[in-house]
Amino acid sequence: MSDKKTLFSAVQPSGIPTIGNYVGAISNFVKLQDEYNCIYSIADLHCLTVRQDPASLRKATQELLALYIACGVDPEKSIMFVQSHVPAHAELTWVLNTMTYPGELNRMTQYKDKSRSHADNVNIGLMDYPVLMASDILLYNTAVVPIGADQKQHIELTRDLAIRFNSRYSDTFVVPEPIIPKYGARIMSLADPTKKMSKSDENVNAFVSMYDDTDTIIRKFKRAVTDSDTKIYFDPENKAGISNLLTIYSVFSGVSIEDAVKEFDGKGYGDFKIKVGEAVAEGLKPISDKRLALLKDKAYLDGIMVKGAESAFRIARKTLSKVYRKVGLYSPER
Ligand code: AQP
Repeated sequence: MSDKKTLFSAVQPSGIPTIGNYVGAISNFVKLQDEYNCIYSIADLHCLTVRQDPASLRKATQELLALYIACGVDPEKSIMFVQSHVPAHAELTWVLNTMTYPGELNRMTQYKDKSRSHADNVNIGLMDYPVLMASDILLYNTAVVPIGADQKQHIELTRDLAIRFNSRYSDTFVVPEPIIPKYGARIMSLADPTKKMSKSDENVNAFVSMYDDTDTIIRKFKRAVTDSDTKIYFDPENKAGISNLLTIYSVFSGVSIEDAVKEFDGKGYGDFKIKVGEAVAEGLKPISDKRLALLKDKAYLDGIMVKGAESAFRIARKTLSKVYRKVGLYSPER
């Protein structure tokens, strides 16, 4: 690896990624590829914190790799790997668990939200999710983590754990910084614009998935919940639905929010929603074509997965050995 700083990020294969995952995270994975040494994980262990259908999880894992590549992540430039293929993630989690306090985990917004939406399965893994995420990041000497706004609290815990470990033992972990996009850090649900768009939302009209076809995308935008006013302007607090649509339009068309507001001045909500849908469908079409072509070549995708896991394993193992040594775990001479 070069002397560039390391960037790490991940997406869970917990369903089909939404345009929220794309705008908040994956699109930035591509933009930042030349500036950093990039490591992108498919966070399958995280998915186990909520109930998964095993066959769907396996399928979603392969499909997410194809999506990364279809979006423009280049396997020649960036490491892409599946989290469960590198055991050091679970191993470092154990050590960091011994330095994390319950109060730090049970106040996390994601934990509280998911405990409500999965009330029949509030497991220890759900609570421990941020510690596994801290391990993901800290194993790779990560300097920056591109994420959506919902993950900011988890990065703060990662930083606290890195600082805690470094001061208890000695300098070991790089303390990472989040990269949160100025616009699109929190794409909202189309059915309830006060809620984050999520791939596991039970209402399929609440999100646009990266695999939706043009007709479905336009239909979902036509049904998007807005407000009873008629004017189109950017005001996330009082006009959450319209502001969300303006943000999505701006990201997919490349037009600034200011120019988009001018473009739709005097136009009705109906026309505006169709235009947003068209911009998204146009942006997703080439990604979709490429993804489907990649999925026909399973051997190519498996090859990238294996190579990615080997590269990630080497870096992660080094950090884990250092951690084991510092905390006092004995390692025999070989
Ligand atoms: N609505 C969003 N707007 C902007 N960014 C978002 N991200 C997620 N939703 C939005 C960002 O996508 C990255 C990967 O997310 P994840 O799959 O690891 O988990 P998540 O944040 O819990 O995403 P979902 O879609 O809500 O998944 P489920 O429904 O399974 O919980 C992260 O950087 C995240 O910030």
